[in-house]
Amino acid sequence: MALLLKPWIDNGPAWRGALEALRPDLEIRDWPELGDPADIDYALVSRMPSGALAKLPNLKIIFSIGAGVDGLLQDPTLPRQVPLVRMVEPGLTADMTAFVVMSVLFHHKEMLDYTGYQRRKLWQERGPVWAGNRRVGMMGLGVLGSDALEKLRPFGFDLYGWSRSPRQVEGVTCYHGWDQMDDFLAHCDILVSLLPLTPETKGLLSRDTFAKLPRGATLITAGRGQQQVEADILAALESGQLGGASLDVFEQEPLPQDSPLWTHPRVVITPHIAANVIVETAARAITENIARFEAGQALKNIVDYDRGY
Ligand code: NDP
Ligand code: OXD
Repeated sequence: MALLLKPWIDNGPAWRGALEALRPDLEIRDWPELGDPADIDYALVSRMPSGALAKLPNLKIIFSIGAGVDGLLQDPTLPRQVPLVRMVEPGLTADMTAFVVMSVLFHHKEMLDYTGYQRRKLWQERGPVWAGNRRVGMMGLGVLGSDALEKLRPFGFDLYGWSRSPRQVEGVTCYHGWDQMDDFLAHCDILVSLLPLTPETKGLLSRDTFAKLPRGATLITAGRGQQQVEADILAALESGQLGGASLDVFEQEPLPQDSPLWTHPRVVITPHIAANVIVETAARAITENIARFEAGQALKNIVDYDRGY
């Protein structure tokens, strides 16, 4: 039994160690040294060269090394008869929640202003804002969005959420679908985007969307960069329609050196690190799913190829 490994970052040995500790019978083959393609049962991969997975005749499951599968889905030859499992694992979820909670608190406590004051050696207080008067909206109520909302709840924020289909999240006023998007946006002093990239969500964070937010709202993006129109973010910041932004994902990554976002005083930039897969916990999730498959049980976290996430 062999698993083809192609990690996102240079941590192949860590993956190998974690997987072998849990499943010593699983032979790990490192991309591109895969040996006989017919040996490969499972693939644990980030984006692959187009056609590579289609050449594995006995492939049983494709495990995405990321939560987002947009990169893998770009391959027109992806063998869609093979189940694609996206990354859902507690280490990644906790890491994203830490990023979202940190970013929401940063903007809630007006730290963009205070760091600006510090640079000017200005001892200046801003008035208090009670969390109960701060409306935080989450685009995407999936694994990551709903966990982040759960952890934001104890701070007392007024919480809103938006998804494709109806969802219920405790303590959160939930909206769904395009018909309810404007109502949702009208309630977001801080808007967090944790949507998957699909044809529907591409370019969604644009001028028209920002215009529906309360004036001076904050934007936090950690889904995918192709969901945002950076020229529109800059224009909205200039006009004051957006008051600030924390951006972890970008239309082009790495963010080009000449992007005005780098030096904009109302923007916090991180290099697509909002959440990282934690190899130890992820290896457990993957081997548990393999065990389910071997026992003839349904796999967890299968991507719906038609929906695109
Ligand atoms: P899930 O699939 O669990 O959740 C996706 C959510 O988005 C669901 O609530 C879904 O609605 C909603 N959604 C999808 N399409 C639409 C739409 N057209 N309109 C409204 N809502 C929509 O994904 P995760 O929470 O696990 O991950 C979300 C994304 O986060 C990933 O796809 C990835 O791109 C990104 N990510 C970024 C990282 C980073 O470091 N920056 C790290 C990890 C993930 P419904 O509930 O109705 O299905
Ligand atoms: C992911 C990511 O999708 O890190 O997991 O962006």
